[in-house]
Amino acid sequence: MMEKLTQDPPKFAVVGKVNAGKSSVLATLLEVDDDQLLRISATPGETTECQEFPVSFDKQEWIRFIDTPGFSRPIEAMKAIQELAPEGKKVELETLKKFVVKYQGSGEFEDECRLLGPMLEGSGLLYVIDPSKPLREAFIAEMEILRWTGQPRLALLNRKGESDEFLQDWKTKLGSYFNLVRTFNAHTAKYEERVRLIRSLLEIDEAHSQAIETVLEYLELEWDQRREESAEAIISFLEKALTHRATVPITERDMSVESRKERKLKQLSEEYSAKIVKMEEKAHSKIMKLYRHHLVSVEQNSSNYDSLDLFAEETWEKWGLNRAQLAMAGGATGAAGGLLVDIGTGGFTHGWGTLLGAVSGAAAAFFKGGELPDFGMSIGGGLKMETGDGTSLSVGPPKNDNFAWILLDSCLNFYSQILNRAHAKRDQVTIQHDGNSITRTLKSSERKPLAKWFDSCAKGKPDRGMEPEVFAALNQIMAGLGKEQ
Ligand SMILES: Nc1nc2c(ncn2[C@@H]2O[C@H](COP(=O)(O)OP(=O)(O)OP(=O)(O)O)[C@@H](O)[C@H]2O)c(=O)[nH]1
Ligand SMILES: [Mg+2]
Repeated sequence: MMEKLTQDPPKFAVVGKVNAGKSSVLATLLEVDDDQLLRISATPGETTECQEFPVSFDKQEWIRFIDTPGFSRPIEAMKAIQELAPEGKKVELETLKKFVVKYQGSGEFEDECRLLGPMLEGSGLLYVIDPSKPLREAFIAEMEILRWTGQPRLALLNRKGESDEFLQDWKTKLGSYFNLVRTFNAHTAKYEERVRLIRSLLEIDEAHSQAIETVLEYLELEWDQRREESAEAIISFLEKALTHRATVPITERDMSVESRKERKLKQLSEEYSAKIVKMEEKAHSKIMKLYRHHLVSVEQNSSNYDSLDLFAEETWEKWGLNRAQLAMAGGATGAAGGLLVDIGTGGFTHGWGTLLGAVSGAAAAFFKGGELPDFGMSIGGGLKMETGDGTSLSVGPPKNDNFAWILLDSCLNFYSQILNRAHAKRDQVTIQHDGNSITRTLKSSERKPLAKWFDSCAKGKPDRGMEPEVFAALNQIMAGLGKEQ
């Protein structure tokens, strides 16, 4: 619990021309990806009222941001304000108040009256501009009006276009109207850029340093906590997935009819993969929730589960570790990529040989396309001659040391894409593996504890004692993914 605020929380209005990206800047800064809460649109004039966003931690408000409608007629408004200044005197806050009183509700300068409201009550301001646009007279009028407020003010360059042509013009001009000029790209800003923006408020508003510094402390605490919870979700997924086996009872009839055998095995393999997919989706949902993303979809069925196609040979070659890395990570690396198929104990002895033949067929159908990896199969359960009806068929994790690394790769890739997604983006997306293997870029010291633990999972006995070490390693890897390159 941080110390209580000894003053009112500081307020900052986000202002600028219509469509400059004001709402987008706030959406990314405050992690709001919901159009119901904060509307973003290509149609200019989307925000028509001021909207307040209190930032609270531990049930206390520390700072407040205000989204405002954009300037729509700045040149005319500037002239109307100047006309209200006392003879021979400069425009000051009082003049702006007169302007608002005069035009409020008149139908004229509605946007300007509304956007000036917060500043008349003492809020600081963040002026959002798109420096890929030429600096026109209308912008000078906006800057002039904002300077007249006399409030702490920061100019934010939110580059929407590609052009650098006008950047220098903007920088020079902004320098004379604002206390500070900073870059903040609403569509690409990540955590560190968001923190930098909040920290720069300290420079324009020293009077509120306690509140701003407290927000920075909370942000960091929260950021670490989210990563730790994500690491836990990933570890728990890996443990379940690496030890999972799907089992179905089989009857004597299943065993004796070839087509039934095949069907049974195919069904079982599909159940197995669907379950792994579900487990991974659960981990992904948790991560999305922690990072406040709602537009990213995670609901998929295993047939269109593109982000981790365990049954495509390509997956085994491009993700996870390569053969040399696997060999170094320890563990006897085989080429096997198939599911481990076991035949449980049964009350009959005949037919299991032909069943193995059927297994190959079904597995072949599973490894769609390309050549079949050389998959290993083992018969578990001892095929003991037992009586009773305890005959079952089960499939378990692929007998390949790379399996764990592929699952980890998939989680880390997802995690890194979530970290990199700005909340101002409003497109609905399904995150897919972007093809970059993260596990292959890890240092061998980072891989070591994971490899050991994976090994224990593969043996069906996850080593609980190793969990703190595994957690620390993963947490560190994940922290690296969030850093700016
Ligand atoms: N490429 C890109 N587009 C952006 C960026 N920021 C905003 N936009 C787009 O610009 C348009 C306007 O964004 P808004 O955030 O609604 O702008 P605004 O200033 O709040 O607009 P009004 O409320 O209408 O005054 C939307 O289509 C955004 O997606 C950016 O950093 N990059
Ligand atoms: Mg807006």
